[in-house]
Amino acid sequence: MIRLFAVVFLLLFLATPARAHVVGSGADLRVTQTFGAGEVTLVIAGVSRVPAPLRVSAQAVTPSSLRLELELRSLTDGSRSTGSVSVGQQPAALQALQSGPHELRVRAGDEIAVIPFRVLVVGAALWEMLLDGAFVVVGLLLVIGVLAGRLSRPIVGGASAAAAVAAVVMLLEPHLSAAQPEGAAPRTGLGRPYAQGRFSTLPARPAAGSEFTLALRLTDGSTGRPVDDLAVHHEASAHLVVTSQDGAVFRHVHPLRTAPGVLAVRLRLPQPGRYLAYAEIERQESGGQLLSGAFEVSGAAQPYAPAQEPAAPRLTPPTPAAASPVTIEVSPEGPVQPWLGMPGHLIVRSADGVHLAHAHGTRTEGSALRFTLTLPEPGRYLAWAQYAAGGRLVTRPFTVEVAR
Ligand SMILES: [Cu+2]
Repeated sequence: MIRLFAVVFLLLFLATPARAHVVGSGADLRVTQTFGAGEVTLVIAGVSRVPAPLRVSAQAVTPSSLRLELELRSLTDGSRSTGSVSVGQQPAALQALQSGPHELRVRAGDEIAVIPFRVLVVGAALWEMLLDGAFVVVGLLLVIGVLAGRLSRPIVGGASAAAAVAAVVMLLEPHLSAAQPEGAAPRTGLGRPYAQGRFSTLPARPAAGSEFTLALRLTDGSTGRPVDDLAVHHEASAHLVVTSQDGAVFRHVHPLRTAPGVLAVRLRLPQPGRYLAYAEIERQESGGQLLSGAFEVSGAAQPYAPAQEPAAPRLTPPTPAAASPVTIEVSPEGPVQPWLGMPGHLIVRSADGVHLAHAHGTRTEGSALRFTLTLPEPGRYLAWAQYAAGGRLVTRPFTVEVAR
């Protein structure tokens, strides 16, 4: 038995994998982008090997005829592949020739988003191959035994030894690490500094009712260099909430990465005055971060229909207290579809704009959406529940009074 352990450990630590086979087909990457013409979730299907076709499809909550021109570029060797895709139609088949860093350029009309991502090819760890091998040996020896009409001692011994190897590997499995995928970014394990964010508009003073660009420039809090390592979280590399100071106007959008460290989105806001912007981002190997800023819209108010009818939420307790959890239930008028990977979203802003919270909902048995959150200070909060239902994105505003 001791000799067997020695053999297993030698195999585990000394031998190198002879073949890199596949233990999964890789995970899809879902990135939501808000173009002027509408919001689209790009789904980049995982590949299990390279070269291979890289399928990219486009999905949207609301019906859309948006057509996207795609260009895939490997940052390793510069190889390119192009295609196009329409929302809800057949995926485009681009060619992934390499693992490692890539950029997907997505053009909709005159807007271009450049999505950085990595093609990962997952090889098997040595111990996984050892486990597979041991099972194959057990199976083969048993088949040979059955065919030979009897189980001779060498066959039983060999099968037992292979079974023992499999058992040992399975026992050790929780302590063994999976193989590092080919093409993965090196990890430092150190985390990264906060990004500094600066909001700006183009033109500098947008007019109510006219389209303008809201940009967010991200720089590394340590080096001052552009931050270009945003992790996709909740199906977007940044979640941007824009509200008028009075809360009457609300937007939740997913800006395009137009250049390293630059996120931009086109907006058209109906009412002049001061607007507050909040961006949720997450750098790779780091935690989430909320960046905020403000800008002014000039001109005369445009007629507009407030997005949706207000919600009549059910609060538990009915009068929430500061710094203690409150459960909020909102009842959609029909079945909800996932949006950004969740059945529902709740965004809550303090009346003064100092505090912003974003909670995700779960579905209750009575098909309501339930959110749990804790608001830090007493006072009035503006809330917007969001979900996708019946082929549209529904936003339902309401207010929450928090007692002392
Ligand atoms: Cu979002």
